[in-house]
Amino acid sequence: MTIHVLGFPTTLGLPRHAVRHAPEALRATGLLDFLGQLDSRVIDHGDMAVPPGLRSDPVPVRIAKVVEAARRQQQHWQRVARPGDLLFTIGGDHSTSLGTIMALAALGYDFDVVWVDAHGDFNTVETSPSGNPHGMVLALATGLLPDAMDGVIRPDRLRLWGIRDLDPGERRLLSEARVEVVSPAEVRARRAELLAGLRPNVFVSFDIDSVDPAEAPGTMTPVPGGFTRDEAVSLVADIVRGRNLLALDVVEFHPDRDEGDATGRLAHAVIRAALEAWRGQSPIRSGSPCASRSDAD
Ligand code: B3U
Ligand code: MN
Ligand code: MN
Repeated sequence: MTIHVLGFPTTLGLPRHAVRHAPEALRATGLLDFLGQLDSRVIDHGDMAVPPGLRSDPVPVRIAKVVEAARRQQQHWQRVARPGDLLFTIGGDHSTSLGTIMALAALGYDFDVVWVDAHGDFNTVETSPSGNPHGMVLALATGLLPDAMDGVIRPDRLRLWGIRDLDPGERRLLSEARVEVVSPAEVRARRAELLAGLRPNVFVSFDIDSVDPAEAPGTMTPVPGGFTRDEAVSLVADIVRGRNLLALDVVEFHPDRDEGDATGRLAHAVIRAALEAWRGQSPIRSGSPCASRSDAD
């Protein structure tokens, strides 16, 4: 079993220049050293070249550029991935995850997408208040923007957890498509039931803004009322444990807004929790120092 690591420093979904440095900043938290301690082969594919997002482009052009970059990401994964491999992508804004969904669909998997996020990312051109494609990713993936691309996944495969900021039209579209949309309070109350409802194959797309800005200030669009750091870490471990983690994306990290390296360390802890659960190890206790594989054995 191989872990493939790819940086995808896209700002095509939301033009914020600092986010181009997010993969580099997260790598600097010692990610690859940690991955090297897991009992798996690690292949680092470096960062994919993605053009910068331009707010001056008309919205349809911005969307077309997102889809084009996602197709290149898809093709990359189709070239390198073998059954049982884990695709780990460091974003970038959340348009990073469009290419991951396209790749897993093209590879023939039937899988749930657990979209851990403050936002629904289910806007169309008509419902989007901003025109930013990072808020349209799941509408694109399910075929609601047919001029841009065909749908690649059914809405009943989507699990939106941590959601607390929806636009009115987006809320209507989500309810029409009967997508599972769950707030942090509901995740706390119904956690076991929600976990039991997941399919065996999962893609975890972790948007940093799912965590409360008090603990994760380094993100693009902070929304109060999110998960605590410890909740996020243990939730991701519980999602992965006993399931087949096909892919993990960590997105919307804004290194220049971080306070100290709180958000970078949080992202690192979430990634560790996911990968240790994937390897069948007990999840790390949050805040504990970097225990190596041999320490855990
Ligand atoms: N729903 C708003 C804001 C937003 C979506 N995703 C993020 N922010 N990170 C929009 O612009 O679509
Ligand atoms: Mn998002
Ligand atoms: Mn978000």
